Amino acid sequence: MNTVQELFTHPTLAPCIVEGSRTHSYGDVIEGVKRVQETLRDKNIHPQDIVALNTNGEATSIIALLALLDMRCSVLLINSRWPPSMATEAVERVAASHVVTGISLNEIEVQPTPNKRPKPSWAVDAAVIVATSGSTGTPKLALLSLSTLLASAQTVAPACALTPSDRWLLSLPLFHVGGLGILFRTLITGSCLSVSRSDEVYGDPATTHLSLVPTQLYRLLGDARSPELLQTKKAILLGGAPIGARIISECRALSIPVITTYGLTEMGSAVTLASKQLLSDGDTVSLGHPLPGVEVKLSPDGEVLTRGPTRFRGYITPEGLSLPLVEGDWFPTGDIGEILADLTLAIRGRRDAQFISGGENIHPEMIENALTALPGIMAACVVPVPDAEFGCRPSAFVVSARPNLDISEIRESLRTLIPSFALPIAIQEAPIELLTPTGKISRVLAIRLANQG
Ligand code: 4YB
Repeated sequence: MNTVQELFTHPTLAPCIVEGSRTHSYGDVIEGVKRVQETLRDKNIHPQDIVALNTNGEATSIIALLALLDMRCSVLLINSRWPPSMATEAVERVAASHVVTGISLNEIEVQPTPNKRPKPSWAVDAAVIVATSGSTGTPKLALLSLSTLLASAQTVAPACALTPSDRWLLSLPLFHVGGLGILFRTLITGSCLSVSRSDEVYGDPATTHLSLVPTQLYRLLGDARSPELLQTKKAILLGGAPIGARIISECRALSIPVITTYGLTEMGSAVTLASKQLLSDGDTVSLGHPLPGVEVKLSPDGEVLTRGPTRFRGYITPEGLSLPLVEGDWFPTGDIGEILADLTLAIRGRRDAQFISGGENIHPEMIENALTALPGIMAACVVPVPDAEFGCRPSAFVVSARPNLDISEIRESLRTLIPSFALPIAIQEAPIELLTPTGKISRVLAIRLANQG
């Protein structure tokens, strides 16, 4: 399956997108795509153009995305949380000719950009451009062809037992691979996407599938009504950030059907899946086996390398595609992994996160794992701050599940879990600006903030 048209072979009356009280059938979506395409053509958008799309995750932006992909355009997904200067920079970097914004169902606004550069040679096929936060803070723009995203959806959907009668909540943003994965998995199977914003929909009995990052799951488990509602789901994909053993044991005890996953933008979302909680041996959470056709291996120093049909084409720069990968190349993920006894993958942390303090090698993830193992802490990020005596010392930001977190109590508990040289000199609650749209604490922003004061 390579084209949008092939996605529209499902029964036209079957529900395709549910948005609040409105249901758009596959037939409605096909009609919507046609209408939007008329506007796109009227506004001088041609096949294979590069177009930026403001994606709010509502039915209208999904229809606009499908309309553009059906015209074989390359679509830059603009993160709704970017400041205008960042969006403008990304639009310039990809040499987009227009910016499209969904106004209401089937109604879009199209603005030409001042771009004068000739069309870059990479813009030949239906593709999506997804921003991924690099270690530098400036997002990298990864080019993923539609056929790659469909290949990914085709491997993940059966692993999640997705059938036409199922409904997957768009619980991650559409401008993130996790959200795109949800969209294409529902479209290829003829199942239904729920795009309602309200938190109520997590518990909607009609919703059979969810994709969650650990912070979202912690929040839902903290909500007294949620555990029972989560038990009735067919599958809850959990990934995108380190997963603590505690949350897995809690889900097991409550019979919540969690499927842990390791994935990344550059591989069109999931790389490995643990379809059953294979093991949660001590503090190690298994992320399962690679998806069919996807390969994973570790470099001699432990970095996760991966390749397969779901791999991206490269990062877009004003000069063209950087890191143009040829078939068969391994992609170095920057993650440090471990192959467990049952040959499944576990992730130990990011290669670029480690630093040295007083001659000791600090692995922030070791401290972060200790913090998230404590009750009440949903997420943690440990970063280096300069120190006259030690060169650097660890400083921690945490996301707490309850008000009035007792920092001195946390510090005391931490003493029993990690070596003294790794004890953070400061532990503070992460301000909301540090959280990425998927609920991770941004290491880049945390480093910036910790070093300001
Ligand atoms: C991890 C990690 C893990 C990623 N442990 N670090 O459909 C899905 O695949 C899905 C379902 C639920 C939640 C998220 C997803 C995703 O797509 C996640 C994809 C993602 O996070 N991409 S990313 O480019 O934003 O970040 C990738 C990085 O995130 C990796 O390189 C890792 O560092 C980290 N990560 N899964 C520990 N299970």
